[in-house]
Amino acid sequence: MLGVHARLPAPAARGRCGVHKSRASHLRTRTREGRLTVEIVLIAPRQVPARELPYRPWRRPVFPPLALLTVAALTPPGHKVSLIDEGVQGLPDDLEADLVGITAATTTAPRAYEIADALRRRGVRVVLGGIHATALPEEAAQHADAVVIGEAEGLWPQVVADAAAGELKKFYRNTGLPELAGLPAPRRDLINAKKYVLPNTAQSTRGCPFDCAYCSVTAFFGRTYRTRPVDEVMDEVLTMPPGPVAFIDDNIMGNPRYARELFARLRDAGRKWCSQASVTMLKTPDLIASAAESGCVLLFVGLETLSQQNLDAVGKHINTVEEYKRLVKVLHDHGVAIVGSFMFGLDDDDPDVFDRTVEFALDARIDASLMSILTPLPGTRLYAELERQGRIFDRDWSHYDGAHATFRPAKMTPDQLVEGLIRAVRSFYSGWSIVRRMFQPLGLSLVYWVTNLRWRRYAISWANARERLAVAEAVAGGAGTPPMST
Ligand code: B12
Ligand code: SF4
Repeated sequence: MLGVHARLPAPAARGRCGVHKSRASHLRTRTREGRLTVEIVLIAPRQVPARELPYRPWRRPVFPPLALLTVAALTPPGHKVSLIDEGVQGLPDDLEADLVGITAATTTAPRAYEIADALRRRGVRVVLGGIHATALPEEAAQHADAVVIGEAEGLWPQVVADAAAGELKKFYRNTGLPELAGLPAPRRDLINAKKYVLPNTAQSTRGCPFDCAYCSVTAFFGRTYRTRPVDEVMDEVLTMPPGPVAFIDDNIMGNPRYARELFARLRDAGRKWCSQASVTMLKTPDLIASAAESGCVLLFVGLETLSQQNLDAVGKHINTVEEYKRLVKVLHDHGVAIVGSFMFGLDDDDPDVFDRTVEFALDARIDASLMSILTPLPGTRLYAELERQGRIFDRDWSHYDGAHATFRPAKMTPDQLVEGLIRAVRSFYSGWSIVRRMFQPLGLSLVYWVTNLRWRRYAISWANARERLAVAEAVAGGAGTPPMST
């Protein structure tokens, strides 16, 4: 697919500020009440390597961009808002807007900047927000007219008002953490639900009470855990179209009392749901039972590594490796599938870590797995530490996708890390592995087979494509790592 540079009309040869003013006054119109109406387009950029790789298990992305549906909902009435998710549609050549808001995680930041630069050359004002812009606001500011640092609640209406008045400030920063009561419902009407595997997404909590060194969540939200009023969450759930609900919380059981209340209400709603939770749930078995009774069919759990030394080094003290198998069993006994996430490249990982981890995951009968390479995300303690040690060698943010080695691991080469990941993914999703893992209470369930067969297709094509890309990057010298040996 062509980049936005090529597809958007040629940049205007006028000074930027002048262009902003003339364009804004051209497009803004007055409502009958005399307010200025701003035409806003919100953009979720695609992940750059996804241009080349069949990264997704399904043709459709799994989730819609809830961040932008939320920003759209926060837009004061009277303005026109539309949304473009590059994961499902291309950017129009002649995108017209008074104000464009772009979200970016670290791995999508380069694409966000590419789009922002092209639009700004045409005189469109661009606001960048999200986790990466919050971690590196000065970097984002080089590509934007304004940067929203932190959550949009309490800031976005001001951004829109300033844009309408032609007085955008460079930075908008939330001084505290916004109250989660009374949030408007995300603007789900702006997306075509059919384009997503799980269009019904919601958040019941924000943040995480823990503080793992590699994680952006605490860096972004602080070490806080906020809950939304259960009534409001349920209002949202009950108005969603039929189908399962994905709570994209970081830890849906982070506050057991709140979780109990939420699960009791979900039970009455009769919806199937999935979410993320931590190993600490083992301490509250009644909560696991109540989650299952309320419709929970799948939980994503950060198991991360089988080395307690690694866990200690990254401050993930909540995980005890010895409990992993028991956790899988308890979840299975309650009919809940587990997606275990593992990271490779921690300091105690040697070249055998890949085979050991896959063997463990097969033995424990984990239903599905997300395996990735440890990534020093900017703003995290891990980034600061590896930077201090001079071990980060790749700062192309598009490589910060968990599939690239961006730093020198302690006990293997970056090359071995990428190779090992590809091998581990292939091995976990091999036909033999799927059959071996099915000997457990959920082995004949729809969730098990749909997850595995779909994910297998994704994983194998991902692994093949990732391998090709690694070779291409090595030839071009782009990734900074030597060629793969396979
Ligand atoms: C759901 C989710 C996903 C979904 C993506 C869904 C989607 N289409 O957006 C899936 C499963 C696909 C996914 C994949 C990955 N994810 Co993810 N994911 C999350 C999760 C759990 C929730 C994000 C979310 O939607 N929150 C709800 C919205 C409402 O909150 P929000 O995004 O923070 O948005 C608010 C503000 O940031 C701000 N804002 C955001 N954008 C904008 C834009 C504008 C213009 C404005 C004004 C404001 C604004 O306003 C919003 C409302 O307050 C977060 C964890 C987290 N708590 O953020 C991780 C997280 C974003 N993911 C992360 C990672 C690392 C990944 C992967 C690389 C994992 C992997 N190894 O493959 C991939 C990369 C995918 C990609 N292309 O970006 C990291 C990102 C860190 C970073 N620095 O980039 C996070 C923070 C998790 C972590 N533990 O560190 N992820
Ligand atoms: S438990 Fe999960 S969400 Fe919480 S800080 Fe650790 S990695 Fe991040």
